[in-house]
Amino acid sequence: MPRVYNTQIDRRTFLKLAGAGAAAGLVRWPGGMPLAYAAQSPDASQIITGKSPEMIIHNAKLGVMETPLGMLREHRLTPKNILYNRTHFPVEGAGKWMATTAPADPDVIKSWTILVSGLVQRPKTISVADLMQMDMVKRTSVMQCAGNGRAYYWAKAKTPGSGWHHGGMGNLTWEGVPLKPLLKNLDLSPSDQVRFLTANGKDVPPVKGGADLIKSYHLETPQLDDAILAVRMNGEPIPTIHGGPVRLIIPGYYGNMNVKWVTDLLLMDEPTPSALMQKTYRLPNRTVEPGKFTTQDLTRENSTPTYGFKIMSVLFSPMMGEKVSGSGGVDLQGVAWNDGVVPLTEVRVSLDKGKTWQTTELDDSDAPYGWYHWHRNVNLDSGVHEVWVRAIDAWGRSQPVNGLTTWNPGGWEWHGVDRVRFHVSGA
Ligand SMILES: Nc1nc2c(c(=O)[nH]1)N[C@H]1C(S)=C(S)[C@@H](COP(=O)(O)O)O[C@H]1N2
Ligand SMILES: [Mo]
Repeated sequence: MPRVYNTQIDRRTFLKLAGAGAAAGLVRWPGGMPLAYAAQSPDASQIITGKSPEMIIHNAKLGVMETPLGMLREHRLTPKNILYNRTHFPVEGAGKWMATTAPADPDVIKSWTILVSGLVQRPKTISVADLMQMDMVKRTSVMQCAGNGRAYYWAKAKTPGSGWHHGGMGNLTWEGVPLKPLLKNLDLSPSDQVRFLTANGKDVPPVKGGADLIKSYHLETPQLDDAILAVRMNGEPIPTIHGGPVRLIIPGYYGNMNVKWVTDLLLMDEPTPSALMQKTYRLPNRTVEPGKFTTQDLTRENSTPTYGFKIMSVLFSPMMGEKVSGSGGVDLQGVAWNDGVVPLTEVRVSLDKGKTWQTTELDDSDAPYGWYHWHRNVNLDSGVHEVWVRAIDAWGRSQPVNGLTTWNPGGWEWHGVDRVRFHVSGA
């Protein structure tokens, strides 16, 4: 059942509210997401053809952009024109081919192949044309950058990387060929030493010797059993910017693990030495303090890559700074998700900054890896309110009440309790 949210407020109303809000004590949560943004130049549609000009740009050169929450919450499946984007290499010059939401040209699709090799006796090549003839499955799953929510960490200490709020994610349906049975059927005859799968895509660093985006996965990880070589997203051929014609989808895994434009799959005894696997996209294994531990201190031994999603929930309505009517109660609504290994069981809200919590109504998720929608109607007096949101899963995993306790030098895997302030009128 799709939820209907309040319409996003326009810029003029926002500016008025921001001014009035300051007087009413409607302060932003540190790093809090404003409701609307000033016009940007160039806008997102000029950087990636087919993107909404309303997207929030983090890096124009690389085409890194985030979805405003007011647009994200309008859809159960995130449409391609507003899906966040993260690419590591410039979308100008040599990278221009990526910069569109249109699918790849038919001749590109026809000639696209994936080399499957590594510690195997019989390396094989598979083509996208072959994949399209095979039995496909559907996976609804959240795509989320491991840096999503990084801006909230900055209340404690700045980190490198883009200042994502909650819009570095989307909920999508992918269709493709199940990966593990495919590898088995290829009859590669892998060595006994094989422990990892490694994936690489067509994009390459603009400078020789630059770090390529190559990712590795433990072959036994449960999510790999549900992984697919996807050729369709939301019922259409995958938009080029999002990895078309073929993308490795590992549901429940952070975005960087979902390699776009797949050209190579390797069965190996070790994960790739690539810096984007071994130096960045990693979290220290223990709590660290800003300044005392930096990204330079991360090693293979003292840190872990960003694999499966941490459990998380987000309030979609009301949004930070929004003005809502209190008559008939206020509908609190949002989404929650986890790594999909066990079901998410409950979402709780607190109206008194964590002293007491009450449960919400949880819809069935579309799939174990997709968004779970939740809602609860509460009576609130006129004035400024702050709501906290927290999800729990069948293993009892939950979110830290103070998200800053998981601060890490790369600003990864923010999953703190969401705290949203808004204004209720006419209760
Ligand atoms: N080949 C390739 N795959 C990639 C990337 C990339 O730069 N190159 N970026 C990764 C990162 S960090 C993220 S968060 C997701 C972003 O997916 P999207 O842009 O389709 O939303 O793609 C991942 N896959
Ligand atoms: Mo990412």
